[in-house]
This record gives sequence, C-alpha cells and structure tokens, in this order.
Amino acid sequence: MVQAPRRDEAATQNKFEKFKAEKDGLAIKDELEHFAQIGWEAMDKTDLEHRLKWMGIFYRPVTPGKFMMRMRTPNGILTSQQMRVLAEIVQRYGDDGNADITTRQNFQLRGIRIEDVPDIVRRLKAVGMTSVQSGMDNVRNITGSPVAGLDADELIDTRELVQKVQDAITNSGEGNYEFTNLPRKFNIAIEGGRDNSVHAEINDIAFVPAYKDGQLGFNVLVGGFFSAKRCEAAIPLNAWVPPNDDVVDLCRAILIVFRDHGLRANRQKARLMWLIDEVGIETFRSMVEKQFGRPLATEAQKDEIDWEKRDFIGIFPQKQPGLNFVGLHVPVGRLYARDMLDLARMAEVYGSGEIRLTVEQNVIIPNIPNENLDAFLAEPLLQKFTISPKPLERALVSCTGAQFCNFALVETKNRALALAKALDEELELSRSVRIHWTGCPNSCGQPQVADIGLMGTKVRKDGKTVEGVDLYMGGKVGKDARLGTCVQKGIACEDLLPVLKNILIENFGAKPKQK
Ligand code: SRM
Ligand code: SF4
Repeated sequence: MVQAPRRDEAATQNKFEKFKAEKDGLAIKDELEHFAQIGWEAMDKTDLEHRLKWMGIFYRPVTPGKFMMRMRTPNGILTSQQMRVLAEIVQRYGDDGNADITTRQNFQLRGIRIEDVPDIVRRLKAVGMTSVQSGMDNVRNITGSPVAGLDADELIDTRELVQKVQDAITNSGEGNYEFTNLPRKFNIAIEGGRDNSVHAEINDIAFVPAYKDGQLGFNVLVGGFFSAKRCEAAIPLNAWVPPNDDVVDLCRAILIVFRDHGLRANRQKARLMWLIDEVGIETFRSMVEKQFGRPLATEAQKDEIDWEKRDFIGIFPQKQPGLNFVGLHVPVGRLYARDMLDLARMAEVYGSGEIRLTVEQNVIIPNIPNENLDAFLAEPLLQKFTISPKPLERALVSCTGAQFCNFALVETKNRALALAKALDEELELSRSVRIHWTGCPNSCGQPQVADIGLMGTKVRKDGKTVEGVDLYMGGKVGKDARLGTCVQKGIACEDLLPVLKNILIENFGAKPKQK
C-alpha cells in the first residue's frame, strides 16, 4: 500500500496543505458578501491569493484589484442567454473587461471587481452557470467533443455524461466538500468522436470510445498531465465502462482514491500519475475497483480513435438534415463584450441559441438551417472571426501569458498572433500547421500537442536578458496521438521569425511567396 503522507502530516510540510487544513477553500463561498464590503486590500492574504480560486476567482498580481473569473462550461456548451450574461459582466469594466476562451473549452472573464462578485455569482446562478471549484486543487472544466450530438460520425454523445460528472463533483454547482481538498488539480475528458478532439490523453482521466463484445462504451486512461517538471500521456487503466452512470461512478471512485492516497508533501509530485507510479497501475486499479464497489470490466482490445483531428472551422452539415454548424476562428481566443453580444444574437437569429467552444479557443454556432447560412455568413462579425483564416492563424493556440499571468516569462497572445500573421504573409502553405504558445513551463498552452510548440523562457542575448522560447516539435493529435518534445532551447523571440520560417519550409512544405 502507498506510503502517501496523511493530510495532517503533509500539512506540516507544505504551505498549501497547511492552509487547506486550516480552512477549506470552498468555505469562502459564504464570505463573498463580506469580501465585497471590506474590499480586496483588507482581505486575509490566503483568502485573497488562494482560497478565492475555489470559487474560480483569481487575484492577479499583474492587475491588482482586477480579478479573473474562471467559469465551468461543461463540454464547452452554453446558451445565448448565458453568453449575454457573461458579456454584460465584462462590459461593465470597459477597457479592462474581456473574456478568453481557454484550452479547456471554457471561459475566463477579466476585469472583475471584488465588490461585484456576490451579484455576479447570483446572475450566473440565475442562468444555470457556475465558476465553482474551477481553480486550485479541484477538478477543472470537463471537456467533451465540441460537436457532440451534431456530428453524423460520432460514436457517443457526451453532453449528458459530462454534465452529470460535473454535477456529481460540484453538487450541481453549489460546491461539494467531498472533492475540494484533492492533493492537486485534476483534469477529466470524455471523448465521443473518432478524432480525439479534446486531446483525451493529456488528462488525469480520459474516456475514449471503444467497443467491447459488440457494445459501445469507453476505455479508460489515467494519469495524463503536464507540469513544469514532468509531462506524461495517460496510460490504460485496463478498464472499460458503458456510457452510463458507471462513468460518473468511476470518476468518483478514482477521485476518492486520489484524494485519500495521493501524494501531498511535495506539490511537484502530487498529480495522479505520481500516485500510480508509487503503487503500480495494477494496485491502483484494485484500489479504484474496491472504491467503485463492483468488478471493473477489462479494457476493450482497441479504441475507436481512427481519424485525424478536425478543427471544425468552416461550414459543416449536421446529422440533422438541413442543419449546419459553423466554426468561427477567434484569434487566440480573445473576445470583448461586443463580440460576445453579437455571438449571442447570431446564435439566436440564425441557429437555436446554442454556442460551443473548442479546446483550440474557437467558437462553433450549431443548428443553422441551410436557408439561414447566407445571411449568417454576411454578418460583419465574420470579418473578425472568419471561417477561412490563413493556414497558420487558423491553428494558433496561446495561453494567457505576461499580460495577466504572473508565472509568465514572456508575452504570448499578441506575439503569437503577430508572428503567425507575418509568416502567413511570407509563406504559401497547403495545410495548416498547429503552433501552440505557452508563456512558461506550466504548459497551459499545451506546446507538447502541437506541430510546433513554443514555451516561454528567458534568454541571454548581447549581454542582456530577453524574452525567448524553447522549441517543441513532434506533437501529434487525433489518431496515434503522441507528445512532442523539446528540440531546441533558448531562442530569443526577436530571432524567431527566420527560425520558424525555415522549420515551416523544411518540415511542413511551406514555399516562400513570390513577391
Ligand atoms: Fe493552466 C496554472 C491559465 C490550461 C497547467 N493556468 C495556471 C494559472 C492559474 C496560473 C495563475 O494563477 O496565474 C493561469 C491563469 C492565468 C490567467 O490569468 O489566465 C493558467 N491554464 C490556464 C488557461 C487559461 C490557459 C489558456 O489561455 O487557455 C487554461 C485554463 C483552462 C480552464 O478552463 O480550466 C489552462 N493549465 C492548462 C492546461 C491545459 C489543459 O488542461 O489541457 C495545463 C496542462 C495540463 C495539465 O494540467 O495537466 C495547465 N496551469 C497548469 C499548471 C501546471 C500544473 C502542474 O501539475 O504542475 C499550472 C501551475 C500550477 O497549477 O501550479 C497552471
Ligand atoms: Fe501563465 Fe504559464 Fe499557464 Fe501561460 S503557461 S497561463 S504563462 S502559468
């Protein structure tokens, strides 16, 4: 049996365990009115900098007093009414207000003032949204295929399952003390399509469609994660579950095992894979099975991920005759209130009022009848969020970076976009190349799944310290997914354009444009 330190032992060794033992992060849910009255400067430092994250509210040292709010958007799906509420929340903050689509198919709102938080929480609740347990040692937004229920080739419609797992973990958005003191963050993905559109293998639990004895269900992978010290793809648990409440029960069982036995003393070694390493996958499986309370079926021989990954930008017929989903490209995922209000209106006027997000930080509007397509495509917003972006802009992903994130070693979003534009100007490409930027080794921008990954670092150049990147290559998504690795360290950002140009010419068939 694992020698994990008990929670009280860990609390003597690590400041995070200590403050969690003193007061559960979720407890601040009942103190929001008080915080609003006293203001952020008078708040207890640990409540301000850490415990607020249990409600998805992030103090930003880069913009003190202007908080970030991380939502939960199960399966990346929201209604136009919900989008409008999010837009109104950020609109209030003028130039400080915006929203980012995240690499977990989710929204982060910016510019939030603590005095408004109680009202914001009420407004979110009124439209069935929550930000609860979206940061720190909690289960993050649960991802699923962005075209669930629309794609004629999908295997399992994941929408209901994702919602059920979120409800079990968060007590339907009210907060659930059962899962608010995990050893570390935790990611769950439930893939229902053939192309692994959510990068299932980089999650702590990944459900991947697979037939067992002729019945469709999921093979279960565990332990995938990225951290500054170590990155691992998930490994098979040797378990298969049908697409029903067993998925919810298995998530609960794995979380309880992780909560009660996960390593806590060293936060660098607290993710699920470290526990699996410690006990071995077979013992881990037995622990999970015991908690699950019934025998777990062994895994199906092969999973059904047999397609290359699609990016869903453009117009696609749905499985419902006469309806289409349209994927819009949102450069590096950044939206302003005006854009969000337009998206809400367009989803209502031309579609069914539904809006979806992708892990590539883009938007999909589903359920647009054939006869509405022309008018939809003529909307001015499609100039900004086009359905036919240039090849490099098309597949660009970027984490938050130095504009708002204090871990960042470099500015990311603006630089990513400027470089992609410059390269698109200079090069002819017959395919898009997935370039992912991440501002530090935490890898929120997932450089390891990209064709070309760029991870922020500091570089010495001409006797000065300047912003630079480590270069990753070889990431493969969809069928036969594998993680890319670092191939070159310490390139100054100002030298990056020619370096990337060469890589694109030599490895991705780019040709210099005739000028
Ligand atoms: Fe992340 C910490 C942003 C996806 C690995 N991540 C942070 C913080 C909270 C740091 C902070 O307090 O400033 C960043 C907030 C900056 C801000 O103001 O926006 C942050 N992470 C993000 C987002 C917004 C990046 C984006 O632009 O899309 C993503 C939010 C997802 C969501 O909706 O919940 C985001 N982060 C990821 C992913 C990608 C994924 O989940 O597929 C990873 C790698 C996968 C993983 O976790 O296994 C990731 N973030 C981290 C880590 C390293 C975790 C570790 O085990 O060491 C940290 C640092 C930490 O937790 O100590 C971190
Ligand atoms: Fe911040 Fe680093 Fe994550 Fe980017 S990768 S959002 S810089 S923690």
